Amino acid sequence: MSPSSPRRVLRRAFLGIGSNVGDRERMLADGVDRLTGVVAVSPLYETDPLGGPPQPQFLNLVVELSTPLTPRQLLATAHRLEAAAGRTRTQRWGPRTLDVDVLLVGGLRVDDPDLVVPHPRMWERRFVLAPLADLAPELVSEQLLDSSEGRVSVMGPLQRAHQGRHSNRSW
Ligand code: GSY
Repeated sequence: MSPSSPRRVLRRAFLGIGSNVGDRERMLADGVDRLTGVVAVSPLYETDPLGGPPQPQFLNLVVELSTPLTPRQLLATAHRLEAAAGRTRTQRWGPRTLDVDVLLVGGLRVDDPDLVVPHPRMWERRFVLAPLADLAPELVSEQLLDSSEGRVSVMGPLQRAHQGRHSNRSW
């Protein structure tokens, strides 16, 4: 690095990804493969939908990144992945081909109308906490996991074209 170039700060970030429309695993795999800086991918979970109208079961996972991107840049990335999966926002909290939530970005905090980090509902959602605990058990106590909402069942590793490091701790 030249003396004048700024130092690139890499942060440990976590994204929560879900799908409950179409070929759900393919949607997740394509989304993960489009990300850069992937350090680890949690196992895949089948999860009961939380909130919204009656809708099909989700597949959910959490991805850990090492990234220079800011929370807002990660939000833009999330929207790009959702658009690439053909997501249309017809119904709030309705079924979706791909949903990407920015959960944590290092120790950064954001409190804007369109972006709150850490994600404001992550600590009560078992579909987030179970896969997050697989990747970062120090962030999720057993008590928090037990008191979180929604049924989840672990399905095993996500099948991807480009395999990264997987964590296999199951809940
Ligand atoms: O914010 C994520 C979208 N979402 C999900 C989800 O991904 N999984 C489950 N199980 N329920 C959900 N409700 C919403 S909204």
